[in-house]
Amino acid sequence: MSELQQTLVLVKPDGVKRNLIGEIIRRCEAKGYVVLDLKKIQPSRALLEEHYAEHVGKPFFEPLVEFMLSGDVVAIRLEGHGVIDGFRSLAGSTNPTSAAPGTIRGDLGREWGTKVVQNLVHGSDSPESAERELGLWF
Ligand code: DAT
Ligand code: MG
Repeated sequence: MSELQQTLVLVKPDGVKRNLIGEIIRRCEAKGYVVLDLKKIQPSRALLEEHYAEHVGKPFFEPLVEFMLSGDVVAIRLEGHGVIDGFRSLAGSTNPTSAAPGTIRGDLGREWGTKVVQNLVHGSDSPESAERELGLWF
């Protein structure tokens, strides 16, 4: 049995530019999860470097930060039993080319030939990450 949890969902700049905020929130709500809080912001480089600290030193780190700085981001505090794994499952795997149909990344995403994969959404990957990331963004 899964605990009542909260997770951080981000609609990344590609999702905002493609007017997919509503479609992404619709999928979360249709699943039964509850939007407890949300905001549209232009994150600072410092916030993004902290958020993606686990990826410092990887070849896609700088392109990732630049991509996340390229437009507004929508941050969502999402709640539900098992929502941390549940949202990751709704989002699909990291690469949108191979993400399963039925998932956000699989249905709505594709590769665009960029150095960093643009895949519409972020979701926290563990209870520890969720607590840390929600503290950074809210
Ligand atoms: P996820 O967002 O599925 O948790 P991640 O945390 O490993 O994936 O990576 C963060 C983001 O960085 C990911 O959403 C897309 C990009 N990315 C990850 N691995 C990559 C790679 N090998 N090449 C290009 N971009 C990558
Ligand atoms: Mg991740």
